[in-house]
Amino acid sequence: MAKGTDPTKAHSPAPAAGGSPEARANEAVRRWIQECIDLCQPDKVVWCNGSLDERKQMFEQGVKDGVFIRLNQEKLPGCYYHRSNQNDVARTEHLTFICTANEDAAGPTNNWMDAKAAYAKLRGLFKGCMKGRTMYVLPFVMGPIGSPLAKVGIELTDSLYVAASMSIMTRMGDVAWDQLGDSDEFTRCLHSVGDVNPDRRYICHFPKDNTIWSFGSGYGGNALLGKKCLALRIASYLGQQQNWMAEHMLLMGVRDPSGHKSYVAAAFPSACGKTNFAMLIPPDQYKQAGWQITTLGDDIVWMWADKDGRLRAINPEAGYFGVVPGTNYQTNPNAMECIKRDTIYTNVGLLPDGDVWWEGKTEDPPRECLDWTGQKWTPDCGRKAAHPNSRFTAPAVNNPVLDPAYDDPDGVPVSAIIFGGRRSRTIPLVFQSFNWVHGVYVGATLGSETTAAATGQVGVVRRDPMAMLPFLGYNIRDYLTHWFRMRKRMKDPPRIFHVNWFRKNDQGRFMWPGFGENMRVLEWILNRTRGRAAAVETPLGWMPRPEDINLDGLGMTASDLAAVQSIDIDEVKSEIVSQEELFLKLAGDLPKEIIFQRELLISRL
Ligand code: OXD
Ligand code: MN
Repeated sequence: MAKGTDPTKAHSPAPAAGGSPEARANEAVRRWIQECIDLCQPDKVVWCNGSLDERKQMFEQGVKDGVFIRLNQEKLPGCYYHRSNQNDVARTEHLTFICTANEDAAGPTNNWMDAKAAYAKLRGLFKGCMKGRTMYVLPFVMGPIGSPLAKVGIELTDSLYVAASMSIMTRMGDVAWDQLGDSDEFTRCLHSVGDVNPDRRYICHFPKDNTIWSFGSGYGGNALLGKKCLALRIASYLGQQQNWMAEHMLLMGVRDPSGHKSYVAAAFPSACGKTNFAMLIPPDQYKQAGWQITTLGDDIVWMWADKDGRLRAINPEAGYFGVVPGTNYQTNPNAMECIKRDTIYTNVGLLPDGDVWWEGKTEDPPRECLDWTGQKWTPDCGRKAAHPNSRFTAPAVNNPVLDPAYDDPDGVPVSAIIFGGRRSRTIPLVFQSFNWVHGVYVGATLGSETTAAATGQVGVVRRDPMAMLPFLGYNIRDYLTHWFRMRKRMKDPPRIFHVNWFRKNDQGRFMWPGFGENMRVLEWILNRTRGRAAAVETPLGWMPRPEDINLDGLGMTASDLAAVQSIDIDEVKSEIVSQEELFLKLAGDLPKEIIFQRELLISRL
């Protein structure tokens, strides 16, 4: 149970022990901020305290400045609308860099820039970039306050949208000064939207300096620096140095009818349904029997082995930055409840009465609205009202099924890790790896069809090891080795599974209903972790027999289930060949465990 603050209450700042935020910043913080002020030359500096009043004032100011539109406050209390620059709607992986002294530290899957050259280049861009603008000082903590893994960051930004979003997405404000004390161990996050020109857009990470410099984008993943930049790229590097893990995972609690509670972490690539799975509502018969799902997080998990050798996890974030299109009361009722109030909507459709709309919100589209670019939209106009990567930014405390341990500094013990991708073909609904080392191979070779969360072609299979490909702060060779090493710190490691909710038949129809029905797969997974479910050995791993998955009331037969679970050996051979794309990048650096697992898989076919 939570030892921290009551998660059902909105997060509020610590009492101001010692005056203004400015006075509470330690010497190292003040020195660094002054350097950034000298570089960026803002007209004004605003130190933020993270209070709800302050967030309200940011929205008021944003409405005046044209950054936000106030939405219909009767329908959507506390909600605001933001339209981004049209060239700035998704993460830009080709403009994201790991900046180190030598290229090997970044590895073959990252864009690398020499750290000195990167500082010089970006210094040129940041120089004077905040003239005529306000610099917001955002102190924040990633992780429950007091957790052994909680990390302090300070973001300096000239974007009010970023300031308001960070106040939702992180534990922002005076709590950070308390957590930091006299230490100089904080992530130095400098951000400017610049002139939002993709030719001058750089998202640069300096893991050795615990520093992030982001220029030229206001998009969440590029600009809310606590999220992908700190909590994944910088944190993955820190975790490798300090024996913990930062992963692109959701974290959920599952209570079974006997009252037994388990926690599950799951890594799916961007826009593959982590938020939906983390907020899953079990089918009626499961609810009636007493099953209950609760959310700890929907995007990022930090994990460490405790003194008893158990893997424990926290969610470092305090909000959800979720994909809007497709979200509705059928697909994710809990998300719909979350975004009813105190939410920022970015790049959705805007209705004449100040409500919002997006593709998939309702079956019948509205007669008209303004689309995400501000143009008049009608159902027959041939354009989308909402951008496919339009987003909601909502506080975690809005979630009706927020887990009571969400704010617990000690985190929760993890029983199962699930990897999953979006795969139309080849990959069955669910299988369990033979052991941790095999599970790491399954995660390392994870493939998924690309989505709108990043710029680039949509729908092509790309290898996305542990769903971390865009979020690694160091060499993938060392990252995979780190996963193998973590095994040695654990007495009873979580069991590792793979799922694919997206397999299609020859007619192009989904073979599994997904959403709440995924509970049936989760039940088998949890029973496996407790030695309570049968499985058969297959070339891919342990798989349920059709009778091991509860199909009651689903309208699927045992042979339908057998079809979604079927393994076609020729297709698996092609899959192994397509994994070479990743292995060749690693060339002579592939950890030996990966090579052995690959050989074992081939020998099982
Ligand atoms: C995200 C992403 O926004 O993965 O979470 O792109
Ligand atoms: Mn993500």
